[in-house]
Amino acid sequence: MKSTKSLLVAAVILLFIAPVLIVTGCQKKAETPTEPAVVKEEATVAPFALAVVVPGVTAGSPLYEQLVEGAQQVIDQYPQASMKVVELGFNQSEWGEKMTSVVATGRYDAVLTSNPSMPFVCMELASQFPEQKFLFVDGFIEGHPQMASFLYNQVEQSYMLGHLAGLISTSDMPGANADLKIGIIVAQEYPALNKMIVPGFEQGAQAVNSGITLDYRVLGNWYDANKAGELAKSMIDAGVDVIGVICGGAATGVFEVCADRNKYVMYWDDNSYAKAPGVIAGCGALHQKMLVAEVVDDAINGKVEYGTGVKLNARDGYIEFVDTDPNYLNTIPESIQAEQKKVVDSIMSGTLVLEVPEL
Ligand code: RBF
Repeated sequence: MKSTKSLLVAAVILLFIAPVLIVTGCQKKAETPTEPAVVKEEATVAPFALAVVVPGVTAGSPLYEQLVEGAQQVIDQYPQASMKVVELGFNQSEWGEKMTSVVATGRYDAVLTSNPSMPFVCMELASQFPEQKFLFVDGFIEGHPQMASFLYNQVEQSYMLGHLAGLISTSDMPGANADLKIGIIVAQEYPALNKMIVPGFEQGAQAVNSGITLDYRVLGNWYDANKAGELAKSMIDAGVDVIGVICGGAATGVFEVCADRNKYVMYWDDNSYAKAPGVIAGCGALHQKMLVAEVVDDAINGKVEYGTGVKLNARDGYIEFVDTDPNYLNTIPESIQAEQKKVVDSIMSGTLVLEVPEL
């Protein structure tokens, strides 16, 4: 008798109420009803509106491209879900204000964004809008009831890239010189960079040869390819033969200079060998698209545990050294591939443990 009634209620909701909710695009969450059978059915059709906030510009920054793609992939699977992408641009002093105007609309069930500074950009805003939920990938915050965060172990990712840089720099590959110098061009400084990325890169290289030194340059923005190219030239003049790039779209300037001067680039965040074949010699990918898809799916289904900060390691499948791409296989001699694989495997298997420091 009870199940017949539940079925009837469910049928009524599916036939009449659900289409109305979808058509009106109502974005407020369903209120807790008194009838248990109704709770279940309403939860499965609750509308869900997501704001995907890109702190910068999407094009040219793989983590941001993956952020948008991963979210869109899941939103497309749920007819009652929608998303809006908001780019905050390169002027970081405007980010807080622009973020406020997104949240103040009251339209979004969750705001999803990506980079280590964003939990702090949103902190004050969260107390002004206590109903607003925030999802951070590539960032870390723990214990805030409106926030959930997911941080990659970038010591592992950077160690893998540093190790390959060390192998190339000490090799007789074309363009490699006898100086024990590698370099990195970073757009700006931030704790994840200073505590995970740069030390991981340096340690990976020094595991090959403890005499290797790192030429470290700060560009000052995430877009100036000409200036990044100028920095690359001066590093190469000083004896650097492999350059890591953490400078978003500005990295194209480094690719061009390294192509002209027969030097090599180490690339973070995704498989980008095709952007400069033979020049980009190593890519350490973060599977941000996969992570974002999982997080958005959980958010739609009410499964996100707010208040938690999750740290993701290579063993969890979110970090990969891309060694199957034909451009990698064609650029790197087999003996170096084999040396590199040993280190990558030891990280993937957990034999070599590289901890995430306190940020
Ligand atoms: N990475 C990019 O690729 N493009 C960007 O525009 C960009 N902007 C950032 C702004 C800030 C304030 C911070 C802290 C990081 C930014 N990142 C950007 C870096 C990104 O979060 C990540 O650390 C690197 O891409 C290396 O994985």
